Amino acid sequence: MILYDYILSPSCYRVRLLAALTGQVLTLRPVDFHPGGEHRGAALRALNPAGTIPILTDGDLVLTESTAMLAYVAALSAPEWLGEDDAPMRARVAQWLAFSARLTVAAGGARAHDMFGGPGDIAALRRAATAALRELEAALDARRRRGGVFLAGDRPTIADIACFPHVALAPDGGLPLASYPSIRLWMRAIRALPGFIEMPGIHRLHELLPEPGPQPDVIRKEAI
Ligand SMILES: N[C@@H](CCC(=O)N[C@@H](CS)C(=O)NCC(=O)O)C(=O)O
Repeated sequence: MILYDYILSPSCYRVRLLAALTGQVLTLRPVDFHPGGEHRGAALRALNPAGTIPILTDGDLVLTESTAMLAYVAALSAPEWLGEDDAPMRARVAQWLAFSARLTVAAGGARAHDMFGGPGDIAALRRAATAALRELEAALDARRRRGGVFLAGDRPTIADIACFPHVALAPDGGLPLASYPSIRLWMRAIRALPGFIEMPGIHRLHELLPEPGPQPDVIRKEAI
């Protein structure tokens, strides 16, 4: 299984992270995304006419959407990450995978603007990203009140992995996370998963702010 990869890409990191968490071996094929723009060249356009990375190939299979890659890696190596226990859980996974596409456009767009001179109206991108972060904070806060940490159920799924990178890297796009305590606890829980790997900007001990608090009783009992 070959991942056309760029070390600073949150979408590529989604796939690397799930593979590491599930024990799936990937062959990484580095792409000169910046400054080379290799993803827009003829060779990679032949694989992905949209001119984006990541691209995942496995034999004849070519995938060009990172959420589909998450589903594929999970199906092969750890199906419990698909979150298919029951209809509501499946639906929540689908819901958050769709939400992750909004994060890619808004938070990812703001970061690409600030880091690589990417296109778009930075104020509009930050507004859209802030709306998405508030939505995520409210949903995670509601789950915490019921004693949960993850998006779709009582364990992490591909939905968490799809959303995590763009949220964790939001500060690179001028979107600080200090005022989102439930998001910060959720990120902590993901970073504590066995097999977690880092990317530049996302580290095990990246969050140096104090623990968000005070917590409801149900949360204080959890070992976060
Ligand atoms: N739908 C794609 C989007 C991935 C995406 O936005 N990739 C960025 C890099 S993180 C990209 O290739 N952008 C093209 C460009 O900026 O030229 C996915 O999730 O796989």
